[in-house]
Amino acid sequence: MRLGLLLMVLGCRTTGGDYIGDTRHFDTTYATTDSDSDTDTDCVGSDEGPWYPDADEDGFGDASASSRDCDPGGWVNVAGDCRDSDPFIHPEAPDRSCDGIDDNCNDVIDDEYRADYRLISMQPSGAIIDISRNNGSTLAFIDSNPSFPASSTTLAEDDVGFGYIRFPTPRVGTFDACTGDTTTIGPTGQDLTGAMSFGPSMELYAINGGAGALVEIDLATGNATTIGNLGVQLDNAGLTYDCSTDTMYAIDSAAATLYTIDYLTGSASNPIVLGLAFNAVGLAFDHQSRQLLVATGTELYSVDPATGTDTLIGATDPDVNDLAFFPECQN
Ligand SMILES: [Ca+2]
Ligand SMILES: [Ca+2]
Ligand SMILES: [Ca+2]
Ligand SMILES: [Ca+2]
Repeated sequence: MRLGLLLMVLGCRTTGGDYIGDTRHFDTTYATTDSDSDTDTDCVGSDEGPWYPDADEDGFGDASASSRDCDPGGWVNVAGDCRDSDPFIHPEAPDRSCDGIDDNCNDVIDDEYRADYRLISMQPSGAIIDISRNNGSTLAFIDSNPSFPASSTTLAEDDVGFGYIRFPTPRVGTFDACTGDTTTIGPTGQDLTGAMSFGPSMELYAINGGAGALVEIDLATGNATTIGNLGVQLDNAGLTYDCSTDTMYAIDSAAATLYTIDYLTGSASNPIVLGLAFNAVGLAFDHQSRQLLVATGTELYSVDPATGTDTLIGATDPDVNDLAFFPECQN
């Protein structure tokens, strides 16, 4: 009883390890001297710490919590858990989902999402080119159907490429960026201006610059339905979507202006004038590097969507007026 009262007064535990730096020892489990001379005062053999709490029991401890010299039971000696309340978030978890969460605790959001995807562009000839994300150079050509010269392409979640072909009749189709195989879906019924992107739930969006409207394209028929007015002129535009932040972006190449697009209403907002000169425009969000990639026709840039600051990646050859991502081809 007297010992218990003493421990209550001192606020120490009768079981478990000692706090680092705490030279008092009330637990006979552990030695009271530093038997292996590593200065941590008390633990022996394999009990040597530091030890971290692992509340979600995923095997990784919370380094921001107080560590202990000795394992009080259930603690771990590997730190690095950036969310010790979620067992699916730790340094060895996959971060392949596009959810805006850093699942593998490396301070990069969704860094494994589409990490092995390649940047492509469809040429006026219908050919597909692979573009280096490092320097803008062309890595490979894939011949495609010359009657499928898409002015805008985008990728669905199931890795099917969609393209918009403006002439002679505005229409949409699908393509395989590895084989070049194409399939026509049908006419859009509207003269769109070549900007197209999927949104959060497999809705295919495009811009009708003449009407100043955002439209949705029916994946089965190709028919375009107006969602709403942009409120700005977007005659020659690029369109892309960042699923990690649920943000759609458009660039009006004529005014060199970046907009945020509300895909529910169509309205364009938050205009940021870019210091770029456009001959054409391609726009794609790179989820691996978390950069907004912008092609001006002759050059590839990354653009900070918060500030509009651009960084030249490199010259493109041939000219590029469309950007999209596609899975690596399996040979
Ligand atoms: Ca943990
Ligand atoms: Ca965790
Ligand atoms: Ca990550
Ligand atoms: Ca993630």
